[in-house]
Amino acid sequence: RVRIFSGVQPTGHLTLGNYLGAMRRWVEEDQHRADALFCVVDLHALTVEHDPARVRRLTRQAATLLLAAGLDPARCTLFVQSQVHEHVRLSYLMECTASDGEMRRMVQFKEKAARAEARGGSVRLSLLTYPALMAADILAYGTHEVPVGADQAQHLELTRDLAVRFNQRYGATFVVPKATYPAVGARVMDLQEPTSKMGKSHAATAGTVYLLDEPEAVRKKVLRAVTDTAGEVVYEREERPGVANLLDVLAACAGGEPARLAEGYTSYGALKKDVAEAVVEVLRPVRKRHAELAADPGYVDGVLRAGAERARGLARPRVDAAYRAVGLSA
Ligand code: AQP
Repeated sequence: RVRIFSGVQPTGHLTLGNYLGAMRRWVEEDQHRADALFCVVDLHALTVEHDPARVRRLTRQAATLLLAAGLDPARCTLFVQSQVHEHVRLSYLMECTASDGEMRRMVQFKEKAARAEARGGSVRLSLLTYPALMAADILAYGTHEVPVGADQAQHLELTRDLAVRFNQRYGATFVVPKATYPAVGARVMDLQEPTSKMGKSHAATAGTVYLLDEPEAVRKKVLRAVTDTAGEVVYEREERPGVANLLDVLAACAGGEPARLAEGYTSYGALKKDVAEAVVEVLRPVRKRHAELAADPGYVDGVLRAGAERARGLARPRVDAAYRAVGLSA
């Protein structure tokens, strides 16, 4: 059976980008067609400055939101990364497989390191080695497919390289996984800064739609989205990133094809209104279900406990085999 693995970091409140780029497919497709594992990757959240209580809270919130979005524990495995020690065990072997240079080439490292330095902070070593842990997350499970947003393409390529290199050096141990991307919504951009991706850990929040935003907040953010001065609704990603982003979001939320949708509008105002309503409708059931689940923490705990137990059982034999392959005893 096809094995799928993917995750979200509890570095902030989950966004419309996380939903359209990743979560929605996990819910609507992946959990139905494969043996799918989904993980709140809390260890990754420690690669940047973090507040312990906030990480704890966001980890639970992310798990609750994944269930609210429709992950069904009877169909898939949902767990928290730090509860399965195999990830860290294997991450070390990945660090011993990767080179310093290939880690430093990662765009996410460069961007986040620059952000940390701009804030006057230092860059954590774990931010550099992040892709080794991510490769371990994926490879520990014999994963075939990794459904992610387009921003993860470079990390996925590195994961593949590490799997191939490890297998060549030490014998066939890992499945070489491939990334899958959604047809629309693979790269949702910030509404205020449409040349940057919408991200949950950005300090400025006016351009980010959070899954738990009230409908009024969603409308306000969409109606204030940056467009341009041309005034014409056409789909041109390079020339008009703001308008193109709105059309992408509309297509992802309400269906249709962005360039064709553009033909139906003569003003930015009308487009924004439709985008706002489409987003509000997509988020409505998620918010409602989140409120119900948040009132039942015992249920979420139980799901995560069972998920971690299953994940451990799946990861252990492959990680043990990798340890033996490199000359360690396991
Ligand atoms: N803007 C996006 N458009 C499409 N997909 C996206 N994803 C994230 N942002 C977008 C996808 O969501 C999944 C979880 O990713 P993550 O937790 O690593 O994403 P993040 O929100 O980008 O978290 P960061 O890195 O903590 O935030 P930033 O980048 O703001 O610093 C992934 O499949 C991802 O592709």
